[in-house]
Amino acid sequence: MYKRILTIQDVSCVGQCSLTVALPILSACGLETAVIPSAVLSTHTAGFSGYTFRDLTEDMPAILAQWEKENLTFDSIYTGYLGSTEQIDYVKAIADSRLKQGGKLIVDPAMADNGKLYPAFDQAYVDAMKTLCAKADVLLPNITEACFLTDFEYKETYDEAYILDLCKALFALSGKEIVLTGVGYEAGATGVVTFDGADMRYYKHRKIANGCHGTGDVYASAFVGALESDQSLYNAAKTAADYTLRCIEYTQGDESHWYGVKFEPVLKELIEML
Ligand code: PXL
Repeated sequence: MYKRILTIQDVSCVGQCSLTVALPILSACGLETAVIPSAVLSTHTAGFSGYTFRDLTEDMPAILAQWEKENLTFDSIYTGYLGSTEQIDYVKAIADSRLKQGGKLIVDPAMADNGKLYPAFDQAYVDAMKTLCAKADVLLPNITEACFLTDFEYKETYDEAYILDLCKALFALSGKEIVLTGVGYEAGATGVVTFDGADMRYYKHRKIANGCHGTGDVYASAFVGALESDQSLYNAAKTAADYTLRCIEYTQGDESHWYGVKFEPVLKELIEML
């Protein structure tokens, strides 16, 4: 089946994140990809300074109105970094109106990492993001985002009981499927956890580097590509982890490439995994 996916996230003109990652990865996975840019920034905000930021919130209701007239709908909708707190209500309206019956709303609440919110966001944004996550069919947070969404205490080290409690709290918010990223119980290892309300499964893999920029978006895009290629929740979470690891391996050792991962030369390996 030829699917049309909508992804809503920012254009960071330079920096290998958000739409400049999602579009090529989803296309490589064989999916028609429509976009709504949530904002346009000259670079991403993690490590660059003095970036421009144009919020595109105001365009959203008019985009929705035209799509309703043209009867354009989507097999799935995948949201990432959004442009404002107010925008979240428009994103929910777009999902309500334009998602085909049986289609999935996949929410990456891209707003925080390493225990901290990204510079653009505050508690009001977190509270609004909770309401979008409540509508998600698949929720894809890292541990920091999971803690902000559930009011859990953020911990650098934890055990399986803490992760299970966190998954249950995320499930209470969304009531659907959870993929929790960046879960490592021991030094040198990290992995992803999937939870469907009953079973918690863990895919552990090697940890190569501490906090590479852009890996969250590479992971989420590859996950959506694999899920929409009819892989199970766990298999899609595993495929995306294997691919992200290959991207980090390929980038390693190039100090000048600190701002993102070189995901393009290994795209053919992702295609082979599907
Ligand atoms: O990768 C997440 C992300 C997306 N978009 C922008 C960002 C970040 C992370 O910092 O700054 C603009």
